Amino acid sequence: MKNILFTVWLIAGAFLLNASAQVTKRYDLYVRDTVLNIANKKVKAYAVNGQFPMPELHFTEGDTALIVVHNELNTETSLHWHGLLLPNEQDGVPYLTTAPIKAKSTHVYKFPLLQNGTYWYHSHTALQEQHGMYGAFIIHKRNINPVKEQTVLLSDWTNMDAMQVHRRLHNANDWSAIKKAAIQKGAVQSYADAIRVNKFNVKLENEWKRMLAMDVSDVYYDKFLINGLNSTENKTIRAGDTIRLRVINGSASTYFWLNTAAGKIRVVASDGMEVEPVEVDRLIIAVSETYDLEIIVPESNKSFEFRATSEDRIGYTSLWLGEGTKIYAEPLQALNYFEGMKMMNDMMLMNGDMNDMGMQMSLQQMDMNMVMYPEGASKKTLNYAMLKSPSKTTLPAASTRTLQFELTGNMNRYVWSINNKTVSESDKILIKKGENIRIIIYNNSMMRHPMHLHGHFFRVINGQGDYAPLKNVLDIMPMETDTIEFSASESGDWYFHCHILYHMMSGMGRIFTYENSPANPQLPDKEKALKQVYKDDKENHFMFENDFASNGLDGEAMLQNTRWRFQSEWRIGYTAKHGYEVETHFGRYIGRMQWLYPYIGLDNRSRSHTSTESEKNLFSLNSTKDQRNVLCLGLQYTLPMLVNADLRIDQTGNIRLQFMREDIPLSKRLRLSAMYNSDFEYMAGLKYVLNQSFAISSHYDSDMGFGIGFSFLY
Ligand SMILES: [Cu+2]
Repeated sequence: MKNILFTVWLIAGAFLLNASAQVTKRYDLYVRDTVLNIANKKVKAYAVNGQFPMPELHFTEGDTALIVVHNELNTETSLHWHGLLLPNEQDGVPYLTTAPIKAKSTHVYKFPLLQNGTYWYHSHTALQEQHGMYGAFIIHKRNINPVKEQTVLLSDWTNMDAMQVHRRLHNANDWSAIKKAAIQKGAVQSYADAIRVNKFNVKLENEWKRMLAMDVSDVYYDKFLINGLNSTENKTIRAGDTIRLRVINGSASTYFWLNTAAGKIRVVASDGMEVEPVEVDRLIIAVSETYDLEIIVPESNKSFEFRATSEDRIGYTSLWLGEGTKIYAEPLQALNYFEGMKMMNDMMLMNGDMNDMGMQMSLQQMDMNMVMYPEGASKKTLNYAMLKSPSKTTLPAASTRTLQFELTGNMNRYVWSINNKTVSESDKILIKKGENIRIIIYNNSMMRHPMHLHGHFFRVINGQGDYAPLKNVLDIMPMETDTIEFSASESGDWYFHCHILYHMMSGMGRIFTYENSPANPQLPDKEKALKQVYKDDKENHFMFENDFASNGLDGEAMLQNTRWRFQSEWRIGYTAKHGYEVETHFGRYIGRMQWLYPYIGLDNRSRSHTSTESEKNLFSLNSTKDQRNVLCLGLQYTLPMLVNADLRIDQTGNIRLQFMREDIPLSKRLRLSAMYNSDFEYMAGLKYVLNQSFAISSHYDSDMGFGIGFSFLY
């Protein structure tokens, strides 16, 4: 009898325990427009439940997440659960896996939580992430971890509208570098900067190899934030306490260096997955990665800084641990840009490929940027080879399909691709459930890329054998080759892309699609939906510039996308003598480096001829430089020193060869342009940049004479 009662009690107990374990936890998220003043300017942003960044969501492993999103915006939105293993239609990539959340509508996400760790969530719609749509997503272990915890959500903040940031990146606008130069001398890497540090030859070779100023990040940010603040604190920490920092890099495009005044940093998890603890002095966290770090606070009555410094070292954000006298973390000094430029020169071949110098570089073990660090290499820095899983991660025995991805890009036109194709230019990659996928990635571009895989963890092949770490983001530095592999265990479509927001939106990604996947109820017309996904990197970018000068109007307008460019330039005088000329080109960029641009064009001009003799051009043909309305076929090619050579023939058989170089950075704000052609026309101009829209300008033109004025740039 006693035994039976005990059994009943045991069963009842197990039932209760089980019931308490199967919790559905609900969050309601209200997405609204807001205006935030983060860096001395009111900027349009997003708030969720009135909060910036979005609320921290906490769950326990085994729970079911029920998240109801109320979109109160006038535009559509989406939420993606970064790093989570979930059913395909819950992944939150609008039009690819999940229905977009239309304006003024509600969307329900529901999925079981099969894992624990530090994750995050963000909008996957357009550029919304840059303006506040990101938040922490923490899944606790069922058995509570006894150490204190603190979420550290890092982000970058710009006062500029993200659409403008993106547009300007595509127009090789260097205002961002000028802004940085206000903080760090040499950020523009002008000829004057080069001469000052005795690196004129380095700058010359850099332009000879057709590179623009080198930079480790594209965008100027006004502030860097932890949990939405430039500086924040946790006063609950006492001497001897271990605190676990759940660090999430929710930036749109900033990598951060992490270091602390409290001493060593114990790395205990990456991208939500535990690793064998490893102690380092510092580490870099790539865009969209997460790291769990343990720090022991050494003394009482002191407050120790945990600092996250942007990779370009323009700014930082701090978390203060403990209460009392402030103990600062070691600051990271300004980069030696010209050392970096010299390194890039050595790496870059004349054809635009990266020279691997006979070395196989991988896993962040050799930091190519080291040459730029004034502090040198004395610190023990984390790299991927140090990460080891505490348990075996070997894939189930299955056939392996190997893919080769070369990360490619054109810095000048801001085109980012894989194997020289953007997402919209390539087919989905068909994979079979049950097979193993191995990807060998080579970064043949000048920037590092944090490549993120949705809905799966991959093993990073890093010399740890069966204990290779599991991650969902792989940072890959220029010239590195890394190998990752994963078991194809899901169904549906999954995105693999660079997590730098502006690289992703320019096309750096691929879509994996499982063979024989069941229909996705959220996307009844998948073909039509896919066109929406492809729209992102097919966008046209507009540019306009006009010089309002004493001798006339001189300007250019341009509409361009990944491969095509429509451009028109004009010179309009105020008198009949000066007349006008308008040249229009429409063509397509060819090749990975996009140095070649064949075009069809129009040339319309009229100005009164001053001489009675008919003039000849360089080819002894009659010069029609003052009167012509012609259709032409031409070829532009970017020569060393970034000189644009333009050879064309018009319908009358007249040939013109022209050389032009624009935007030579003489000093931080002074730019030189020059042009010469076979009609003996020439031009030289100087521009002094005042701000992102205006410059003082002056030029001498063989037809229009001397002029001075101001120029407007959009
Ligand atoms: Cu990238």
